[in-house]
Amino acid sequence: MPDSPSPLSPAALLSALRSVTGDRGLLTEPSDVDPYVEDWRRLYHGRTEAVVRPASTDEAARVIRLCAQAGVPVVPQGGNTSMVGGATPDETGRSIVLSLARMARVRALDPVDLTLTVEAGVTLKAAQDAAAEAGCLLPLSISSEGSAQIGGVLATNAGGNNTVRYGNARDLVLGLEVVLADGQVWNGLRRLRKDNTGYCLRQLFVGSEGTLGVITAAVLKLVPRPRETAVALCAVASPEGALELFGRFQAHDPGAVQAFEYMSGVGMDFVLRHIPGAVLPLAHPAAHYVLIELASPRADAGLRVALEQVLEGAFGDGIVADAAVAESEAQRAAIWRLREEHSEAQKREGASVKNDVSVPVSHVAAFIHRATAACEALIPGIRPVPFGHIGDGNIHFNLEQPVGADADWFLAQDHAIMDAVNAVVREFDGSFSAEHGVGRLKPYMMPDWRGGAELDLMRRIKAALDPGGIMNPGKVLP
Ligand code: 2HG
Ligand code: ZN
Repeated sequence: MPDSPSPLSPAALLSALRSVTGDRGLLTEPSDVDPYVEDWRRLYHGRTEAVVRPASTDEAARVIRLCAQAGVPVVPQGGNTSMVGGATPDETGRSIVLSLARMARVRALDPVDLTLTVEAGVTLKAAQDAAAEAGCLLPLSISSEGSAQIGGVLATNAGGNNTVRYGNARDLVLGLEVVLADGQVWNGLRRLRKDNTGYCLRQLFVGSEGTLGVITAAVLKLVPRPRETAVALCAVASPEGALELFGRFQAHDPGAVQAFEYMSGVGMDFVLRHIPGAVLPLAHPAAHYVLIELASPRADAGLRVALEQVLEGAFGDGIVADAAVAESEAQRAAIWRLREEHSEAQKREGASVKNDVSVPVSHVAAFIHRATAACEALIPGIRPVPFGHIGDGNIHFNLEQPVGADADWFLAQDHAIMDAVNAVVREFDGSFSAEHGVGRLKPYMMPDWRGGAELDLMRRIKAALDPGGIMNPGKVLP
């Protein structure tokens, strides 16, 4: 056994880190560090002495080993698009931020095995593009894919628009490379479809939000590239109508539904008012909308005909009031933009409280009605903006401040609002954390939702993998 290294003082840590990563890999000037200590929504702020940016797994491992030796906490950060403060350090300034952005190599792509091996700092968009170049699809699509990085996407088990067909990030991971809390590297970059050799360690790290180790690379599953797609935006009378339409598309051909997204009239109105160039391709605004995408690897799948058939039936039965079917790639992109700009538009409208929740798909409509009533009773004038992945039961039940209200006053009521929404979520056997993670915002809910044996087990796993408690402290577990 090697002797355990002597403790490293925090002052000595910085020069040791610099010797690992070089000047380029260590940021200490406040102006350089600032973007890393605040989240995308500017709701979570923290402090840090340094942002360390390793360029390789070996550097990342040496960085973690040094931090472990110094007892200095590490906050892993990818694209910093977290909605729950998962990648933001706390205010003590004790933690360093570990940015994976320089580990941005596509290591391998195998079109026969249908696997893509990428480093943690590759953006989801770059990973999608690499797959597309090889005639494949990485079937994971989220609104922040241009800046979200694979490491963060996996650490939070992101879901997004294609979960209805392909599952969450978790379902797309065959192998992982992880730097453990003591600086060891676990190379689990296997690309096997079957492998029952003991415990499934990779799934421990997926969704652990950087609290157990740092994901540095992954092997992801690909599927053949779609050769035909069909996209429509529909006006429906109610969330029930949206669910009825989903059922009809599923009954017609469940294998073709690539995405099935819900938007409220309020959210669409924000997009049309705040996002330059956004245009509603329907004759009139509606109270509820659905975006449907069908896709097939076959070039002759007849998706356009299928889309129109189902929509015509729904139109005849009064479920769909109006629909626009994309006639070109540009129209398809324009329709998707209306959905993907929801977060940005909501941010521009004012302060909002987010609830990334899921309920069984069959309960989504009832959930939306009940949660709306609960919030309106709590804060008169509050503006519910439910939208999201209705096809998999994940709704972003976001609340916008009342018109003219003070933003700080509204944000100060975030727990009361979240608790009101989550009381309804619980009645429908749902989850308060569907695809964004628990982060820094929601650990307080864990004892209530995952109490008893489950939380105890999570704590034991954390203690076993990170006995020094240095990995992303204050996140996930209370
Ligand atoms: C989406 O589905 C993202 O667009 C963000 O998950 C949701 O802003 C949100 O609450
Ligand atoms: Zn989402």
